[in-house]
Amino acid sequence: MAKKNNGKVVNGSIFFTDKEEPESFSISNQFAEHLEFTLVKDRITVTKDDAYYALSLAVRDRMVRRWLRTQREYHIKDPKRVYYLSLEYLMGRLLGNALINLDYYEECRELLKKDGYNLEEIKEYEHDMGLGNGGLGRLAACYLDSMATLQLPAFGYGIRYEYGIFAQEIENGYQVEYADYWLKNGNPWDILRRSLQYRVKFYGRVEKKVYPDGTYYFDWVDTDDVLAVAYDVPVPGYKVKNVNNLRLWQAKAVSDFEFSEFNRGDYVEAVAKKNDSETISKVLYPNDTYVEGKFLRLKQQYFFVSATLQDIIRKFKINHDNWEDFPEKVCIQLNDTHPVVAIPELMRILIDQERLGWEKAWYITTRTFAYTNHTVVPEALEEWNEKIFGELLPRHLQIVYEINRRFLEDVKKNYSADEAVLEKLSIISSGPEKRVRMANLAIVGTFAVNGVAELHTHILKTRIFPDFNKIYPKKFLCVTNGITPRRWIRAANPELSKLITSKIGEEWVRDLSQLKQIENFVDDAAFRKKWREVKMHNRRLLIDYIKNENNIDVNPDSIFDVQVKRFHEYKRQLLNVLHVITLYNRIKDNPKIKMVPRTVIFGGKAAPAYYAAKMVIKLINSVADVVNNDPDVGDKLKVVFLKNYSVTLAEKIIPASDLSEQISVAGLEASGTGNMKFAANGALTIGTMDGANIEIREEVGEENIFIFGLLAEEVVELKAKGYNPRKYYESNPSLKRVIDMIASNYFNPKEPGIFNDMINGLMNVDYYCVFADYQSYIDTQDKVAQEFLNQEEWTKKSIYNVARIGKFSSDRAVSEYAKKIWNVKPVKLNNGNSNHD
Ligand code: C3B
Repeated sequence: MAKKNNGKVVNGSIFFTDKEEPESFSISNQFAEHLEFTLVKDRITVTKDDAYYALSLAVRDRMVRRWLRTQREYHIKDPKRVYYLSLEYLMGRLLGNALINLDYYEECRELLKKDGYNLEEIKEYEHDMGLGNGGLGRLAACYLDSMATLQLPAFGYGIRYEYGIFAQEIENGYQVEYADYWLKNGNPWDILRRSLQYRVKFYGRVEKKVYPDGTYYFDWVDTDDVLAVAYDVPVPGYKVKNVNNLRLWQAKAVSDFEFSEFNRGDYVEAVAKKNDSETISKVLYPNDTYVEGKFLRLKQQYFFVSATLQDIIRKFKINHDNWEDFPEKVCIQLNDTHPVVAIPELMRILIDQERLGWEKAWYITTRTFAYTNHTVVPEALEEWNEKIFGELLPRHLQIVYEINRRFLEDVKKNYSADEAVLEKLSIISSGPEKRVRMANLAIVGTFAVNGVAELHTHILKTRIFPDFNKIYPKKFLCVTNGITPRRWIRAANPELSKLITSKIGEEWVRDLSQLKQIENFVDDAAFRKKWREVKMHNRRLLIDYIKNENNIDVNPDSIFDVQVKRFHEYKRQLLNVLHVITLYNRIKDNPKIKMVPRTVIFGGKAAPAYYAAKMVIKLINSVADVVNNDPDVGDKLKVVFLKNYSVTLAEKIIPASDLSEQISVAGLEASGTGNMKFAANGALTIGTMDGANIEIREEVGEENIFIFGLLAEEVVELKAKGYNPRKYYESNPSLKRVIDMIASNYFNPKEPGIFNDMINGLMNVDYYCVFADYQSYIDTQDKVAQEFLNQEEWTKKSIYNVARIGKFSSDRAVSEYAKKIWNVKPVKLNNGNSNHD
C-alpha cells in the first residue's frame, strides 16, 4: 500500500520503480495498447493519424522514466542550473527526432514493419510544432537538443501558443495566411502538469505601505489576475540518459473569477469574460526581426516571465534559504529582449516580496541574467511606450525608472556627463513619447551580453552600443550560433549520414568536428561518385515533391539554387529574382544558348503586415509563371516557390540543394543558421561577407565558397557618401533592362502597376543596396555555373564543406555558453539505477 505523505504518494510497491524499462515494455505492445486503450480504436476504425498518435505515446512512454530520473538527479545533486527563456521554439516534428536520440529508430521501424506499418509514412502525420518565426526560434530548439545531449541541467521555458506560425497559401501569386491550429488533433508530446499553476498579475496600482517600525514597502494591488498552467515537453539528449524539460505556459482564467459580477447575478457575463484572459497564449506574433508594439504582446511577455520566475524561485527554495546563493545556483539566459521584463520582475520579487534592500536585490539580479542579442535591424529593437508599460505593469515601471536613475548617476560620475551620451544610454528615451528601451535595460541588468557571430558582435560593440561597451568592456562577447547535427544531418539526410558513417563511424553525430576525417576521401573517385548519388537521391525526392505541389517538371541535372528563409528586404530575395530575370533575358536573346540549367527554389513566409516583403513573393510567382511557361526556356531554367516553408519542409529541401543563397546586405544578418544547414548537407554557399558566412568561409576555405558584394563597412561608407541607386541603373544596361521589364508589367500584364512601389523604392532609396551589389552577384553566379560544369571539382568542394562544418554544431555553441557565461556543468546519469526518490 502506498502511504500518503504531505499529499505525495510515496513508497508504492509497483509505482515509481527506478528500473529501466521492464522487458515487457516492447514498442509493439505499447503501440497496440495505446491504440486500443488510449484511442479506443480497433483494426477497422484505426486511421494513419491514430497510428502516429499511438506510436508517439509509445515512444514517449520509453522516455518517461529517464525523464523523471533526470529531473530527480538534478534535484538531488542540486547543481547550478540554466534556464533558457524564449518566446519562440520552432521545434518541427518530434517523433523522428526522439527515435534517433533514443537510438531506437531502426529497431522501431523493423518492429512496426512486422505489424504492417511503415514508419516513414506514419511520421508524415505529425503536425509541426511551429511555435516560432524563424532563426531565433529554431536556434532555441537546436539549443534544447544540445543542452540535453551535453547533459546540462538546463530547462527551457516558453508559451504554449494555441496557434503557431500561420500556414501560408499562395493565391494568384500572393501570400495568404491561415491560422495554424496545431493542436486540433491533440498533442501526444506535452503533458499537462495539473497541479502546477501560478497566478500572474496585471494592471492595478501601487500602494506605499508603512511597517510598524516606520520603514515602508510597495504593494501592487487591485490587479487583474490570470493563471499560468504548465505543459511539459520531454527533450531527450542524443544517446544519453538525460531527458530535459521544456515547460510551456498556457493562460487560464482564475477559477474564482469575477465574484462581484457573480453576486450581481451576471453569471453568464462572468463566465464569458473568462475568454479574455485566455487569449494571452492564443497566438504567436508572426513577425521576425520586426516589432509590432502591441499591448497583447507585452502581456504575453510578462505572463511568461512571471510564471517562469515563480517556478524557478520555487525550485530554488526547495534547497536554499539564502538569497545570496541564487546567482550561484541559477543562470537565466534571455533569448533576445522578448523576456527582458524578467529583470524588473526579479527586482520586484526581491524587494517587495522578499524584502531585500535595493543594493542586494540588484546585486543578485545582475549576476543572474545574461542576454543574447539577435539583431541590429533597427525596427526589431523593442521599445515600449511608457504609458502602455505603466498601465499594465505599474510597479515595474517604477522599478525601471529607479534602475535608470541609479545607472545614469553612475555614468555621470564615472564615465560622462555629456547630455547626448546620457540620452543614448538611458533606458527611458526622452522626447514627447517616452519609451522603455528593452535592449538598454538588458545590457544594464545582466552580466553578459552576447552577439551571435563575430561580425555581429563587433557591430554591437562599435556601432550599436559603443558607450555601453566602454562602460562594461568585459560584458560583451561572442558565441557564434550553431545547429544540431541530429536533426539537420542525421535525421534530414539519412543517405548522406550512412555514407559518412560507413567511412568514419558514427561519432560525428555527437562530435561534429569528427567530420574532418572525410577529407581523407576527397581524392577517392568512388567515394565522390557515391557522394553525388546521395545528392541525386535527395534531389529526386524533392523533384517529386515539387511535381506534386507545384506541378512543375524539374531537370534533375540542373543546379538546385535555393533561398529558403523568412522574407525580409534585408535578406534580398529580390536580388535573387533580378538574377533569374537576367538569365531569362539571356535565353530570350538566344534561345539556343548553351547554359548550365538551373532550378531556382524559394520558400519562406512574410509577416502578414509586411507589404514590401509580400510583394517580393508576388514578384517571384509572377516571374515563375512567365519563365516556366515560356517554350524558349525549356528545362534550362525553372523558378519554384514552395509554399508554407517550415522545419519539416526545410528537412526535405536542404539535403537536395547544390547552392545556398545567403545574400543579405552586409551588416544586417546577425548570423544566419540556414547557411550552416546547407553547408552541412554539401551545398556550396553564394553569399555576402555577413553574419556567420564570414566564419563559414574561414572554415571551409575561400576556394569552396562564393563570396560577393560590398563589405559591411563599405555599405556604411557608401551610404555616408550618399548612395544613388539610379546611377547604377543608368550605367548598367543589363540591370536597367531587368528593372524596366518589371516596371513595364512584363510579368504581370493582368495587374498593371502592382510593382510600382517596389521599383520606386529601388530607384530612389534602395535601402538594402540591391543595385550596388547586382553586378558582383551576377558575375559570381556566372562563376558558380562555370564551376558546376566540372562535377568532379564541385563534388570535392561539396565534401570540403561538410568536412569542415564542425564548428557550427550547436554542441560547440552550447558548450561555449556553458563555460563562458553560465558556468554550468554536465550531470551525467550513470547507467545503473538510482536509489534515490
Ligand atoms: C534571427 C537573425 O535574423 C538571424 O541572423 C540569426 O541567425 C537568428 O536570429 C538566430 O540568432 N532573428 C530572428 O529570427 N528573430 C528576431 N527577432 C531577431 C533575430
